[in-house]
Amino acid sequence: MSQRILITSALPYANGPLHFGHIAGAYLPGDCYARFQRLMGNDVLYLCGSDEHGVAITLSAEMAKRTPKEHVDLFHSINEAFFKQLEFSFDHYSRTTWPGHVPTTQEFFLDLQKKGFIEERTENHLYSESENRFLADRYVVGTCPKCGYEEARGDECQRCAASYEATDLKNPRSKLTGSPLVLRPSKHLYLRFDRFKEQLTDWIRQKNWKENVVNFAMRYIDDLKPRAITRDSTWGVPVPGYPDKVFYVWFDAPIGYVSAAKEWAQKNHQPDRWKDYWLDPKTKLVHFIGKDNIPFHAVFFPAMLMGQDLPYKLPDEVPANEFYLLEGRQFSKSEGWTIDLETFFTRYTADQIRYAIAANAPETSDSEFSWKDFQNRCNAELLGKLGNFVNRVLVFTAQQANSHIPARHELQEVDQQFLHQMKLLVDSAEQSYAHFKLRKASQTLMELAQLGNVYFDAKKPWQLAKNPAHRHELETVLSLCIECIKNLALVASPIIPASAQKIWKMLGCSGELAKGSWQKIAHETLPANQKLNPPEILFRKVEDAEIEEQIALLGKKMAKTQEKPMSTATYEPLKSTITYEQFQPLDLRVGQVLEAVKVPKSKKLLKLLIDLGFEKRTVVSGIALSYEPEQLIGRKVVLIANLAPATIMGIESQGMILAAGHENLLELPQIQNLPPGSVVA
Ligand code: B3M
Ligand code: ZN
Repeated sequence: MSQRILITSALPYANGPLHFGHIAGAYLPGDCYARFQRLMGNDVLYLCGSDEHGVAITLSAEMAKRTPKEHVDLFHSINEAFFKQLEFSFDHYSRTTWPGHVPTTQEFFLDLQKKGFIEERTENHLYSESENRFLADRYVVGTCPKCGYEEARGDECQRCAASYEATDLKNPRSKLTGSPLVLRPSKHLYLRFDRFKEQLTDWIRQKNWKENVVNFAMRYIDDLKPRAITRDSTWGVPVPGYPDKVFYVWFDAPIGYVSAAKEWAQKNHQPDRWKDYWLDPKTKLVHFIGKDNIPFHAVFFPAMLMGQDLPYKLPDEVPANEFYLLEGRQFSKSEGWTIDLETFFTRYTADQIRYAIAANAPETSDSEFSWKDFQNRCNAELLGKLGNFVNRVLVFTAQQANSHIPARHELQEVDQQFLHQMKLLVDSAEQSYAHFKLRKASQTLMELAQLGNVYFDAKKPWQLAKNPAHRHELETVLSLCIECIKNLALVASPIIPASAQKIWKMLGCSGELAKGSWQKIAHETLPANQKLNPPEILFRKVEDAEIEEQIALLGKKMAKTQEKPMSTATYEPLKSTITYEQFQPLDLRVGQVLEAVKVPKSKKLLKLLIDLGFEKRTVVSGIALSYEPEQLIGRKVVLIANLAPATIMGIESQGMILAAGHENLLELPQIQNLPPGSVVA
C-alpha cells in the first residue's frame, strides 16, 4: 500500500558555497532515500531550500560587503545549481525569504502566544561597548560551556554540537573585533520550552531512533529552559507586535519545511496539497540532518509543532549523520583545504562522487573523502566490478545472440543458486535503503556485481559458445547474467541514477527507471527476445597522475611549511650581526585586525585596520595570497609600530606586520592572550 512520505534535508544557510563535506550528512542520504521510496511506489514529497535569515547570513554579508539580500540571492542560486549538478531530486527547493514564509512563521508564533507559551522577559544580554550594540549568536565567540572549546559560536558549539544561550559562554567576546562583552538588560520574547518537557519525553521514548540521536535529545529535554526566540535586527521574519524585533533564525528555519510545502503546492496549482503531507497523521515525516542539528529537530521544533492549533505531524524519523572530512580534516575553503568543484565536474561525474560518498557515508562515525579512496571506488568498484560486468555480458550477448535477450532453458543447481543469491542481495539492499543504511546498500550493490562476475567466470560462456551442443546452456547463462544486470540497475538507481538509467536503456527497456516500481522490476524477468541497445562505457578510469595532481593542490594556500622540512639550499643566508642597541629602537606591538579588505587591482595586497589599543592604524600588507580577508578579522598580529609611513597603491601604510615566509607562503605569528598594544621584544 502506498504511503505518503514527507522527506526534508536540512536547509543550508545561503551564506557560502556548499561542498562535498555538507553533501555527505544531510543531503545525499536524503536524496537516495527519496529516490528509493519513489521506487517503492510511495507518495514522496522531498523538500529542501535555503535558510536565509539569522546572523550567519548578516555576518558573512557584512564581511563580504554585500547587503544580506544580495548575499542570499547569490548563494541561493549557487547552491541550488550545485544540487542540480549532483542530480538531486528535490520536489522543491525553496528559500526562507519567499513571501509566504512570513505569515507561516507568524502563525506559528501567534498560536504559541495564544496558548500562553510566549513570555516577555527582561534579561541580561551580551553588549559590545565598543560597537555600541547588543551582539547575539554568531557575532559572539567564547568558550563552550559544555566542552570548553575556546572558539565556540554564540548559539551552538561547532565542536560538540551543544546548543545554548550566548550568555552561557565563558569569556564571551565580539567575533568582529575580539573585544570583551558585557551584560546589559534587554527585553525579548521567550518560548517556554520547559512546559513541553513531559510531552516531549513521552513522545521520544516511543522512538526507535539511532542511540546517539535519542541520547543527545534526552540531554536537552532533561534540561529544558525557556529560550529567547527574538533578536534585535532588521534581517529576519518580523515579530507581530514588536516592530524592532525579528525571530531568531532557529525559530523560523524549521518552519521553512512547512512554508516550502506551501510554496510547492502553490506552484503546482493545488494550494491545499501541503496539508496532505503536514496535517495527515498517516504521513511519515523524515528529517535528514547533520548531527549538529539534532537538538533543533528532535526537541525544539517538535515542541513548536506540539504547541500549534493545527494537527501538525511530528517527525517519525530523524536520521542524523556524523561529519565528513577531507583527507582527515574539515573542509575549509579559506585554507584551500577543499575540492575545486568546477574542475571536479569537468573531469568526474555526479555518479562517481555520489557513489564514493555513499560507500563511505558518515553514518555511525565521522568519515572522510580521500582522493585515493575516490580513485579506488571509481576504478576497483564502479569500473572494475559494476561497469566491467555490465560491459562483458552485453558485448558478449551482442556477438552471440544478435543483441537480443536469449531465452532461459533448464536450470542447473549453480543457476538456481545464482538466482537465489541474487534475490537475497536485492532484498538486503531494499532493507538497507529502508533503514537509512546507505553504506550497506552500496556494499550490496558491489556484492551483486561481484556475484555476477563470479558466475560468468565459472560458467565460461566463451567456451560454451564454441560448441553448438551447449547452445541452451549458453543462452541460459546470458539470460541470467542479464537478469543480474537488471537488478544492478535497480539497486544502483538511488545512488547513481544517471548510470543506472544508462544500463536500463542498454537493456532495451524504455522509459525512466526512476519512475518504475522496485517490486515489479525485482520480480519480473525481462522478456526473452527483447532487443538490447549497443553497450556504452559507463565509467572512466581515474589515473594515478590525476589523483597526485589533486593531492598536490590540496591546501596549497595553507601555511604547511612546518610539515615539510626545508632543504639547506633554500635557507636565506644570515644577515650580519647587529648589537642590542641597534635592535632596541624597533617598536614592535601586538595589534588586532578590525577590518580587512582586498586592495583593488592588486593580487597580493590587503588593506588592514589594526587596533593597537591606544590608537588605530591603516596598514597595507602583502599577505593576500596566503590569507582571505575574513580569516584575519579579530586576529592578533605583530606590527612594527614606529616604521615611517609609506604610500602603497595610493594608501598610506602606517606600519608593517610581521610574517614568516617560505616559497610563496606567508604565515602570521600567533599571539593568543595578550591585549593589543603589548610590547613585543
Ligand atoms: N541552516 C544549519 C545548517 O546549515 C541550518 C539548518 C536549518 S534546518 C531547518 O547546518
Ligand atoms: Zn562544545
